[in-house]
Amino acid sequence: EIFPGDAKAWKAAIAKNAETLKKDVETVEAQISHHVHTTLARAPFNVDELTMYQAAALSVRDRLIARWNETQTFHTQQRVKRVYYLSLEFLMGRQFDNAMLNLGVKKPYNDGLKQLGFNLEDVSDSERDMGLGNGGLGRLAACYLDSLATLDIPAFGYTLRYQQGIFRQIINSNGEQVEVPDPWLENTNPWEIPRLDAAVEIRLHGEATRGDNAKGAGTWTGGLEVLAVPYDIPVPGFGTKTTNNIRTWSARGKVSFDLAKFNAGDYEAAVREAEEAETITRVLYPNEASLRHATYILVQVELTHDFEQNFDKGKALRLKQQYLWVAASLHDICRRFRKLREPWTAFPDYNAIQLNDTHPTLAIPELMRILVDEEGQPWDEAWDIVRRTFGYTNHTGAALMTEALERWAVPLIEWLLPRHMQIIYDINAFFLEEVEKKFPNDRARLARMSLIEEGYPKMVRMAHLAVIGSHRVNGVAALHSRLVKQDLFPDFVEMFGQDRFTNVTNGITARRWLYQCNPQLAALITQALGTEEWILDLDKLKGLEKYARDKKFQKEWASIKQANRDRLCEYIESTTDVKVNRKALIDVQVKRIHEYKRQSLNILGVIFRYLTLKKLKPEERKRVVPRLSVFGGKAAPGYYMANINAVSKTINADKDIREHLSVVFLADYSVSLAEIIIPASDLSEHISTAGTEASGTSNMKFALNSGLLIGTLDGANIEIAEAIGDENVFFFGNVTEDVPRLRRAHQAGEAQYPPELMEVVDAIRSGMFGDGGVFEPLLNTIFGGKDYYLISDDFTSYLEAQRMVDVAFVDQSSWVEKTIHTTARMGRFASDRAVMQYADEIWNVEPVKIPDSA
Ligand code: T68
Repeated sequence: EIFPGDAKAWKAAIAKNAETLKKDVETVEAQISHHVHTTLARAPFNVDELTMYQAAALSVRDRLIARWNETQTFHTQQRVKRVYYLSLEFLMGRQFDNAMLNLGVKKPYNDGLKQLGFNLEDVSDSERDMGLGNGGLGRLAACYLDSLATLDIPAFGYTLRYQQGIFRQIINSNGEQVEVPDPWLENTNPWEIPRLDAAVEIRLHGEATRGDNAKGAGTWTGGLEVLAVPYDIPVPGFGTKTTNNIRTWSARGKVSFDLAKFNAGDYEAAVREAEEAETITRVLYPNEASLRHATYILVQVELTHDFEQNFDKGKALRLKQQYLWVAASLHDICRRFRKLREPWTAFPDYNAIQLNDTHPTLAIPELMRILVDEEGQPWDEAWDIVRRTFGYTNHTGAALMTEALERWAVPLIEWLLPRHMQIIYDINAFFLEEVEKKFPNDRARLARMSLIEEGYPKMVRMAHLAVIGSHRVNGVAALHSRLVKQDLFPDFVEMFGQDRFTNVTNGITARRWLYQCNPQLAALITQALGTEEWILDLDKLKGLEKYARDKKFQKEWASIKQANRDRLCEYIESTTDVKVNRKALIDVQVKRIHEYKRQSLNILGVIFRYLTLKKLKPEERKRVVPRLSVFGGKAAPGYYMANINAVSKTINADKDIREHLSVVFLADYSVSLAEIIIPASDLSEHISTAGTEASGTSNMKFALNSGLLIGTLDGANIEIAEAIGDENVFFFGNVTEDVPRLRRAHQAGEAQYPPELMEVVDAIRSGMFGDGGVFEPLLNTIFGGKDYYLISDDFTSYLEAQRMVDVAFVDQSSWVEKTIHTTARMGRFASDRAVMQYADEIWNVEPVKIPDSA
């Protein structure tokens, strides 16, 4: 340990300061009041819940930072191998409750706030979600960071600090989605630490040269330099000292004020560059579909040198985002490595970089550029270092793949990153030489495998670059990983062998998704098992099996579900004008709205249920299980989804039916809303067309919280059923192997439409749910001669599965037994398991325990 000045004085000061981090109520209260008075400059008479939240959060942050410092210092001293998880999205949700639980200080904060006159839950509600992600991919990254810290694995997340996260969703009076900005930074963010001194310079545009031989060092000069400024978010492990880091980059102008231009009187020009730079991290892209469309805009325009005019502006901005993020992160990683004074060939012994989908694939040519151009490493050695460093995770469902895979126009890359384009061409040339060696005279194969797709313009296939630049490629569920090999990269499997490709089924953190969001159920589990060990070893839930038929236990289990249901019903009644039956079976579908996820199948099924109920006499209706259908999710801007609200309007207004069926769409689905919805669900829907949902992760969250699943044989549904037993899952629908044949039948006009579906369509066309025009876009996808997602083919078996749900729910004791088995058998879907698998099979990293004395 090296201290400047007097080491004894330092140690005494640190020890004195440590007293402010003690966990007793008095210390907590003192810390909160310290932040109220000094950091926030408020007097006690002028303190509201938001202020209280900020003060309490800052005091929790102090605790996190102390641990963060110890962790980082120890990792550096021990020269540990670190994992770098590069993800353009981290959907963290709220931090306050999670941090208190992971630090083990929730009780003193609860008691302290109470004595100071505040209620912890109300104070917690002042926190805005950190919504830096779209959906599954971003939330997975957040779960994995929780597990990495909890498992004591040294890790950094790298992402962008968007000023606007995912948009806030409002539903207007026509039932349509309206997107409004998410000002999550408005009240300042207590969870981040600005590191204004550690900004990194990033070059864009400019001129590039190649080396004097094919594999020599090139140069890149000129162009525009912008700054990437890091803001760090500490990530505490549960019940351990390890506190990892998410480093988020914010773009800034390099000379935020150009004095020369200002003096010359051109005030506008002086600020323009800075503003352009800041635009890079202004907003999170809300979807891929609009980007994909933009790819083709270039085809219609004449190429000139002013690409910013020609390229879709948004498209170019997305590439700038990707590069700024990747370049700043690699700069950071390399800076840390240089301090070790090891040869560059040792780089993969200290660094494992995981590419979360293809979004960070530019990291591959960027690391090549650093190694070859800046560090003078021979090309072949550099390429070997790169491949040993990177791993690539694919998250794209197979049936969508060719369309959804990321491609960038060559002229766009040449314009923004001229040196990288050269490097990509060179990587491609050497790679195709290898292919030619292994498969001589196979031109079709070369064209299929090339990093460059011919056409106008030429496109760079980012997934191919990610595959050849990584030592391991993985899918996110067993079925998906099989399809990745079969349908997406078969040529690459032949080239590199089976071992390059693997599966790591997704997982979720039980800290947030049970312990935190469902405290009553967590307490019952702890009581039954006699220990809290399940929080760190989810397989321990197996111990619940022996209570599955125990009447007393079933009763407690069911009453917790009822309490969670009541809480959701209160939320619904306070945010919508719908009155709900508290005894109804709560049937939930919450996830991004997307054609392949088939919210349409669900809503058409709801209509069929409504028509069936209408045909029954009142006393017959009483024998049908009452239902509350809950929908939620954000749609890509411009995607039409008003039909769900049209259906709910008619059904909820029908006095005869109200008690038996109601339908609500909950606006602005988010992590914190999920924490209310998931524990309350009896049944949740995971009903994508087989082969399209790579994994799904909410299926795991619902099952862990004792909800049953209705679903297709898709993604992780299959493995969940394997674990919890087929008898506990309501499966329906065609399997992946059937999909191509069924699609061909539709194209050939040979498909049959089931009578139940026609009945529903007739009702819609009769105007039962208002203007039938609202449904035309939906009906066109089914009847327009394709039905690409096979709604009509799966409709009958979907209705049958829903009938089975009703039958099963009537026998409450056997239903509750199923739900206990479900929770008890979910251990393998812990993100701890998934992360350990990555650590062993892909990253080759070990846990490092931070000693108490550190
Ligand atoms: C999801 N993908 C998969 N993508 O759809 C889901 N994409 O099946 C899987 O469980 C999850 O990843 C985790 O593996 C996404 O969420 C995106 O959000 C996305 C965002 C931008 C561009 C492309």
